[in-house]
Amino acid sequence: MLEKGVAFEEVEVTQIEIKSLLDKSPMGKVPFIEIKEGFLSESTAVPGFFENCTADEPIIPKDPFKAA
Ligand SMILES: N[C@@H](CCC(=O)N[C@@H](CS)C(=O)NCC(=O)O)C(=O)O
Repeated sequence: MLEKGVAFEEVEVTQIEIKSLLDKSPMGKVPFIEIKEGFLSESTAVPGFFENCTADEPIIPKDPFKAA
């Protein structure tokens, strides 16, 4: 998100009540993000989401091997 210049607020997981955490991240894993569409976890999915949102300014190479 820093790389993409996306504004965000970081919340320490210790500040979130456990039920609320599990509503946001059902496996209880961190990190996760809240976006207008809902919550996203998995650190592989999050960069892909932002990459697709700002496709005109890619940071992931189009070439599958280079992207990997
Ligand atoms: N596959 C997840 C793994 C995330 C993960 O395992 N996070 C650890 C902290 S670094 C965690 O939430 N551990 C708590 C738990 O497993 O209950 C990702 O890449 O986002």
